[in-house]
Amino acid sequence: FRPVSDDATATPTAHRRRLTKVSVIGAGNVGMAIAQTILTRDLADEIALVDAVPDKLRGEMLDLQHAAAFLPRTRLVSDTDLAVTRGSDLAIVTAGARQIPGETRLNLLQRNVALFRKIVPALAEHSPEALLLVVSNPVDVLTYVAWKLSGFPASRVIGSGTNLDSSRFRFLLAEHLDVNAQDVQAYMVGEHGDSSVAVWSSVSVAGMPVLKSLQASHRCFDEEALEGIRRSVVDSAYEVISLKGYTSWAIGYSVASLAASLLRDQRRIHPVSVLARGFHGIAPENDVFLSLPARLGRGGVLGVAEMELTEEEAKKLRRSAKTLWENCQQLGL
Ligand code: 6V0
Repeated sequence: FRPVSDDATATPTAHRRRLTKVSVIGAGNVGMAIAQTILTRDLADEIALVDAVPDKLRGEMLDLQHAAAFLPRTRLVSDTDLAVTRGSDLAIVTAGARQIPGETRLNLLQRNVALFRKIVPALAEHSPEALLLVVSNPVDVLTYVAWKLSGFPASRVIGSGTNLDSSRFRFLLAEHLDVNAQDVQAYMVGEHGDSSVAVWSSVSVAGMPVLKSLQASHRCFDEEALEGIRRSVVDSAYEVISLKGYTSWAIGYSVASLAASLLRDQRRIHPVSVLARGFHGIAPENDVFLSLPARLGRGGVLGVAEMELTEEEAKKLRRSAKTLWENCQQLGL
């Protein structure tokens, strides 16, 4: 190609806009599902992949690069060295140690904290202005760890939290009501995992509260039935893992939707893990991270919705917060 004029300002570089860079740390099942969804949704100009296993990492990068003819133009780079993440707008951490059979959760947590000590300070140094999005489990405690180790303000440290649990919840309700899951407003809050809280009091479809009409219908929707539905949301993760060995597609879409809200300044509300002290009676001195509906934009967490919870829901949330905070305190950070 030849330039159409000698005018220096007409050269392509003179009009270059600021590019968006996303880094994914951990190129395993989850990291790669996230990277490929971000790629197909055209959310980044550059994606940097980092993993500790060089051959697998290069293989994954090449495999995605070979799809270039079918995708929006995105530069893909990879390295085992975190320096490749330099200048990221968003850094997504999915690196994690796998649970050894018989290993306690606490021991696994301590191994993951050791991993985060290697990853997070380096990420913060290379991209001091980045948003940090934690996906590795246990996600709420590790989001707290990332906040502590990065020195970033809490508004720029987010855990993927119950964004996925809420999607599973909406899917189950949508199937039951025979409507599109996108029209079901329903939140799971609290811990991502066993003690998550289903906020039944605010479930709605087309602005109509669902719980009342369900309870008025012929079917029985007593406390036990509702707990059964919440339990199946929690168990659905275990079911996928027992069937295919890991989860990937839904977490890929879930995290890409967070990336879109953050990078495109969408101000959408997502239930994600945020610094929750002082909300719903959580002690102001407990720096616990758990999921609450948060407004996300280019600055990170722009605000947290003060949901109306029933006393029972608030109690469950505080119980969840207490357990998580006990875990955080054991780390001595
Ligand atoms: P995986 O396939 O074992 O991938 C983990 C990757 O991390 C591997 O490729 C490792 O080589 C890599 N890794 C290990 N140490 C380092 C290091 N120091 N630097 C860079 N990379 C490293 O696991 P998978 O992808 O299935 O899961 C990743 C994490 O996501 C786990 O902690 C899961 O529990 C968690 N998930 C969280 C979900 C959520 O909703 N928050 C959902 C699904 C999985």
